[in-house]
Amino acid sequence: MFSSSHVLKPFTYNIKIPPGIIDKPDNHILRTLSSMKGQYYDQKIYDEMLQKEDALLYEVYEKIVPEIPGELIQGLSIVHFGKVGNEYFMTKGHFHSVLDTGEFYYCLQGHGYMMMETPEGEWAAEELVPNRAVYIPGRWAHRSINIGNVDLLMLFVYPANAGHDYGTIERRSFRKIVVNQDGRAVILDNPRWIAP
Ligand code: S6P
Ligand code: ZN
Repeated sequence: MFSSSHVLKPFTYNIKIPPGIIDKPDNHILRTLSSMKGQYYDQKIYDEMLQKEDALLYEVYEKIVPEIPGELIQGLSIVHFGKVGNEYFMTKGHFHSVLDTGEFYYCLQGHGYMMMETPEGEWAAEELVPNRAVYIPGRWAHRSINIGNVDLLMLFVYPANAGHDYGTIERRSFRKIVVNQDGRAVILDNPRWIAP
């Protein structure tokens, strides 16, 4: 679509809330329960839910730019609300393929956590509330988790050459999970985590 000699023109776009959509997205990604195999700790409930319905968990609208150093991909992520058993809806999560590329998120609506983890297994969780920005430094895998009862809407911006490594998280998962206990979101050790 773009060559490295392509000169991009400046552009603007509007975000509509509700429902959480950007003007003229170049890409609309929809991820359902079936793409989260092995990620929810209660595999039995996951399988039972999936048999009934391949529910939509989250969506991403992207503005595409050339995937070259210096450009920035941006868009809107929407994590719907709900739970698999008592574990909240969340994104797959990933490292960037170019590991030392960071990412900026800005929460527009909802309540959640950004769960993060380094290749060495250090972890961090930052709470997401409207008008709060989160910076994810290079090397930190990231997963958005919706702990509220409305859609979690966030803007994101990251280097266009970053790429996505999903395989590492698919194999080892995240060290911590967020579950509902007595009406509260609590962070627990993930029994499915495989230490690096
Ligand atoms: C991309 C950025 C987001 C995620 C989105 C969905 O680097 O972090 O656009 O792609 O939140 O998550 P995931 O883990 O399925 O890509
Ligand atoms: Zn990312």
